[in-house]
This record gives sequence, C-alpha cells and structure tokens, in this order.
Amino acid sequence: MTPASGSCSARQASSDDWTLIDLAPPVADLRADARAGLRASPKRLSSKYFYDARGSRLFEAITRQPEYYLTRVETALLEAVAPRIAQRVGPNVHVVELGTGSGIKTRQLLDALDDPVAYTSVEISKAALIDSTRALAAQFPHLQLLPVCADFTRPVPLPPARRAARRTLVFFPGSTLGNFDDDDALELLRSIRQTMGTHGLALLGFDLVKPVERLEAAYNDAAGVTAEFTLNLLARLNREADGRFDLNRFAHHAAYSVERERIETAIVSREAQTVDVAGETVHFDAGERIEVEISRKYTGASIRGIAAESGLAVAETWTDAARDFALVLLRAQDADA
Ligand code: AVJ
Repeated sequence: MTPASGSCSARQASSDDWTLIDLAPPVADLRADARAGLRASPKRLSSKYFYDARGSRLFEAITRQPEYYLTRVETALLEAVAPRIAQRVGPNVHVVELGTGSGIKTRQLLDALDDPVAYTSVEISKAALIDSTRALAAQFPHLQLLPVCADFTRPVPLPPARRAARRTLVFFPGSTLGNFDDDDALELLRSIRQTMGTHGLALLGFDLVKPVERLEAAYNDAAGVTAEFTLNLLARLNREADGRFDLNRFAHHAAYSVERERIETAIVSREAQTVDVAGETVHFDAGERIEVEISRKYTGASIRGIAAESGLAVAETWTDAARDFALVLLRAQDADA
C-alpha cells in the first residue's frame, strides 16, 4: 500500500492493453511537510512518507515477521471467504483498489469474482502503478486494466469499462484505513462512498482490538524490522531533504493506547541534539517524540459507527475463527440492498 508520496508527471506509460490515466494529483512536498511538522508541537511526520522504494521493501519484510499477524490472517481469511464475497457481490463488477500492495490479495479477489469487467488501481506513485499494472496484465490477460494515477483520499472519477459494469466494488484491504486519524478516515470513507456510487459496494480490511501484548508485539518485532521501517523516515529525509540525522541517536517506539484503541508510533530522540534538515536547524530534547504513525484497531461497534457517519452501512462481516481481523462489505445507506 502506498499513501500519497510520489508524482504522476514523471513518466508516461501504456502498453497495447492498458493506458495509465493521469489525474495529476498535487505533488506531495516532503521538504515543506518536514519543515512544518518538525516546527510543530508535538513534532510530527506523516506515515505516508514511509513508502519510498526502501520503505515499501521493509513493509513487505514486516508482513513476514512472526509477530505481524495482520497480513497472514487477512490473506487466509480472504482465501476462505472469497467465494462468499463473490456470491454476495455478483457478476461483472468493476473492481477499484485504493493503493497498491504486493498484489496477492488483488489476485485472490479477482480469481474468485464472477467475470469482473475491469480492474482499476488508484495509486499516487506512478512507478508503483506501472509495475503493479504490468504484473497484473501478465496474470489476467483478458481483464481490462484501467490504472488511475490519483490521490485515493479524494473521490475518483472512474474511467468507464468497455463492458458495462453491474456495480463498482472498491477494495481497501490491509487495515490501511487505520493509519488515518478519525477526521481523515471519515473523509476517506465518504470519498469511497462517492467512488462506489449508490449501488456499489466496498470491501475493507479491519484489524480488530485484541490484548495489548499481541498488538504491541506486532509493532515491535524481535528482528527489529519495524524499527528499521520507522527510522527509514529519517534516512529518507537524509537522502531527499538534505537531512543530517544520525539514526543511532533516535529510536522507534510503538505502544497501544487502550483508551484510543490504536497503536501510536513515534521516533524518540535518545538525547538532546540539534539536526539540520530541509534548510532548517531543529532542536530535540532528550526523549522528545516525533509522532509518525497511528494504526487504529476496530470493534464491530466502531466499524458500524464510522460507516454510519459516512453514509455507509455494514452489509456483511467475515472474521477468522480467532476474531483477529475482519473483512467488511459496506454498502451505501441509501441503497436498497
Ligand atoms: C500498512 C496500515 C497495514 O498499520 O499495520 C506496519 C503499516 N506500520 N507496521 C499497519 C505498518 C508498522 C500497516 N499497514
């Protein structure tokens, strides 16, 4: 998955079978965002900047750590319930995925669906979009691919498929919604409601509330991959924003807030220090935090709550036997079924 972090204007792309549709989203400005975020109190940097090439590789490595159950559980759940999802969704849908992942879940869904008419991936990083589209074209040679380079937090005007779709199915797995704070999550769900239309559906992945030990272990793996993933944000500022961070003087810190039902991840300064970055000099107290990520955990009630607030309703919920993770099918409140 890749929240906003690239530019669409860098490369043109198409093949005989597909053409990238470039909706020219505003280019994310790492330097300006870093300056503003490090001036703020508390300091903050957006988790959307995790996913440069190295960050995306590190995230894939996280998904293979024994403590990080999310991807394994969601993939197994999707494998088990894909036929029921296909039944409920019906034939000839236009699948619209928000963000690009490894493609495994995409394949599972497309394999199970009854004759989908098209697949659109909405992705802000043009390079990631081109790579994932090429891979999918090889795997599904008869499926129409309509890659759209755009910011998926906004409603996406969908390119029409050659064969008329019976409905749109928005796919947003990985509990990625949990990386957005409450206001932004609502805005994103309202955008999804717009994109899918009155008769569309949306299939979302939600990581569920569970004992704090397991949640914290998932974000503090013993091999230290998550720590490397978090600190890559500073490495990226060194590479792309003239940063002078010494990564040894900062630490990854992830803890679960029972009250807010979310993992809160910070980069903590191990000592008092001053660092140049993006043309500024930033002071850190010993123990001072840069807030970098939240990963919200959900309950049936909280899922129903945010759905209701964004004009959506829960049509169906599938969970694994241990109730670690949920795949939830959402419909518009004003739809008939
Ligand atoms: C990409 C949203 C699924 O929040 O669990 C993993 C990102 N951050 N470990 C999550 C992440 C640290 C991840 N998602």
